[in-house]
Amino acid sequence: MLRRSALLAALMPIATGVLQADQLQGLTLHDPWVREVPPVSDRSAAYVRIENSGSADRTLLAAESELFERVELHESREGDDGTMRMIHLDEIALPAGDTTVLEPGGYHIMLIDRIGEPLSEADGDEVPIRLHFDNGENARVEATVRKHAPDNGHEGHDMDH
Ligand SMILES: [Cu+2]
Repeated sequence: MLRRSALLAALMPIATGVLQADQLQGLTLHDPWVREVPPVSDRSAAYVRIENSGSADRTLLAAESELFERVELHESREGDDGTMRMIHLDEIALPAGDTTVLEPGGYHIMLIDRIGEPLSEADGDEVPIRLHFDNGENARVEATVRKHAPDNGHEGHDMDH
């Protein structure tokens, strides 16, 4: 079963193309956003809450954006010495019945080497991000550029990315 689904995952991206976020099976993406950074910085991070209302565990495998050369899945963790470090993850688990939160200080989508103009909340900029899941589904979201985390009850501290 595992081998079969791995094979399907390898074959399906070409066949299925890219879905709108609301067409995903069992997954709902809430409040995707990208942090506005000073224009001198060519990297930023994207955050989203991923609700898995299905009965199967799912996995986020990768992300990409045409506005950044490289996109990675990261987790910020506090080391033994109290400093925050970013860990490069191969995937992020999305357990059935749970909402997995990508937020400052935790899981995030790292956006590296910006292509084009600096991103600005004042200009109403959005960042297209494509998410790849283990069942072969690819979804495109438009993440809103924000200076501060949206107030959604999971508010992180502003400086702890
Ligand atoms: Cu990071």
